[in-house]
Amino acid sequence: MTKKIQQAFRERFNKEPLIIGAPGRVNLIGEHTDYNYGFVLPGAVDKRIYVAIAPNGTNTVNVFASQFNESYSFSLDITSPQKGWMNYLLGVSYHIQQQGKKIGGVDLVIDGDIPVGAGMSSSAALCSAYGFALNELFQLGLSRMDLAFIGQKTEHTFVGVKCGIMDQFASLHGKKGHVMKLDCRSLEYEYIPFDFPGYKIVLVNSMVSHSLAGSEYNVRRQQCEEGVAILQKHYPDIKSLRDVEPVQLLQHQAELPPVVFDRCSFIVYEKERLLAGCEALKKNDLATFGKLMFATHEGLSKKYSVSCTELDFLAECAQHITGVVGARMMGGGFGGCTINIVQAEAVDTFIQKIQSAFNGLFRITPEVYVTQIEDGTNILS
Ligand code: GAF
Repeated sequence: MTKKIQQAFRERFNKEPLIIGAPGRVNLIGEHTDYNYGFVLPGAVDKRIYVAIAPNGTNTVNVFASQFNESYSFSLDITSPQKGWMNYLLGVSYHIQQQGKKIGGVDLVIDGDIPVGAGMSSSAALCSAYGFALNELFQLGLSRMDLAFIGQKTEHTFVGVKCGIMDQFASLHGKKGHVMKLDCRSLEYEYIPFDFPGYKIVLVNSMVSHSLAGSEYNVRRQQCEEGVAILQKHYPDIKSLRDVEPVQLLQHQAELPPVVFDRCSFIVYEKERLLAGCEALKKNDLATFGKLMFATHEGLSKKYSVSCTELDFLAECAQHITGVVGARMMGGGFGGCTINIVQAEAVDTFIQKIQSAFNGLFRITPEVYVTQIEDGTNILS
């Protein structure tokens, strides 16, 4: 891919680019916990957004997106959202400048192999790649965490998704062979080896394209905040659902609208699952980890209501296939992939069985990605 994008850039702009690759992510456990200031456990993957970039001495950004065969130009003076995926670039340019950093116009080719709408954070990867590239080209001195926040602000203000910090963090901080236990409040993080040669992380695409903008994602965040506001009357120290113990929630169940109670209870127990999951990983206990994943799916589906028929089918089906230790829907939901931990020798049969069962019911063959955990955003050439 590096050679391909380099060539495309040379042909289009007739000069040498800097090339940056930013990965998508998986999340092993800890879903919808980031904006509740809890913990997450993501890792960067071997699918990336690539940008080839060079300054052009103007105030204009000229973009060519190879995947969509689309080109577009915009001025760095634009301060509000425009249209489509261009908003990711507009938002990053805007928020970098808002921090008092001086950037100039650039020529840019974008390509990538992260499936769009599959819940692997292609949008966070795009923001990470572009922000990282500007930081390098104009020597802005921004840290990886600064860039993650710029990506998150872009989602909030230019795209309209009130997301947490997990995706941008993971794309920028990934480390080969490791997942990251991130405390989304203190921003402290710990790399935990994911070193199981006998197992693979396999993603199965429900082929339902998820879109967090305009979806129920922001509603979930509001419902969590509503729960916190009610509980704070009794426990003023509670700042977010991360601070709530199961017993506190149960004691005040009657005061919460039932749907708010369900949302809060998922988050409160998801924190417990994540902490137990990290301990299990450290003890190389994948069997326990897998059971926690199944429980997370159940909660996401029944209590948090972010699953869909196709994802429920995939998680349920995986549970009955030999060699699968854990499976669940991954990411924001409403479509996208399931994440499955599967014994290496059982992967081929797993793929064949799950594709055929899914096709039998939904008349479409789900794409499958056998992933590796890789390093985060970096200069490739
Ligand atoms: C999406 C969001 F962008 C993340 O911040 C996170 O909330 C995730 O859904 C759910 O865990 O990927």
